[in-house]
Amino acid sequence: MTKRVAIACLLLSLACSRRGVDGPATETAREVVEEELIPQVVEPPVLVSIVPASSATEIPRDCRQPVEETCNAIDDDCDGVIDDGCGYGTGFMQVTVSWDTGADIDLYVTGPLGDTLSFQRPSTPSGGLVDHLGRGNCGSSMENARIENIRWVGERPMGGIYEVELRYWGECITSGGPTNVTVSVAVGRQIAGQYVQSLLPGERVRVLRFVVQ
Ligand SMILES: [Ca+2]
Ligand SMILES: [Ca+2]
Repeated sequence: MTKRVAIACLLLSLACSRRGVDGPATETAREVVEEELIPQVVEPPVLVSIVPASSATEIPRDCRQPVEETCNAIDDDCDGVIDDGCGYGTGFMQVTVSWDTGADIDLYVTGPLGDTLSFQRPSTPSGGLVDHLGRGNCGSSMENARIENIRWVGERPMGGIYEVELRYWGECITSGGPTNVTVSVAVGRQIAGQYVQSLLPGERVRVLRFVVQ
């Protein structure tokens, strides 16, 4: 028995117990792998609830007259995608923040397993991905320096509680002071909520919590 066939048999002991190891077992292994690669139609996640901190203020959403999308963490054109065309993406879920000074603001999102996405950990095995980091005036010149964006792609996000935190990392020498941060959440291509939270230098605030299933 070759090593490869032995491994296939280990994985498919039921099939191997009935078949010889010269061909059918490896055939079966190949069939299983190919089946796993077939894309599945996945139901989008659904928002159960969203609760902002008492310090956050809801931004009214008015889609009677959608306007052109700009890169501001608001779904201006009301298609359920936050800042489409700005160079960062959506997916099963999207959390986007923008802010109004040259400060460096950091976004943290903690999922149901307690794993936190941020600049320190830009991806998780469950499909979470930090796909845009802004450093305000602390970084070298970059596009959308006052935006951070996290999205879930590849596989459906796990159901459960998600917590969104903001941290005022630094004033970046020449700018900063009190900073207003806009936070938007989209779940299954629908806007779950949009809020503004004011932050002082050094503050870290849990700005909202949402539940999906
Ligand atoms: Ca949009
Ligand atoms: Ca926008």
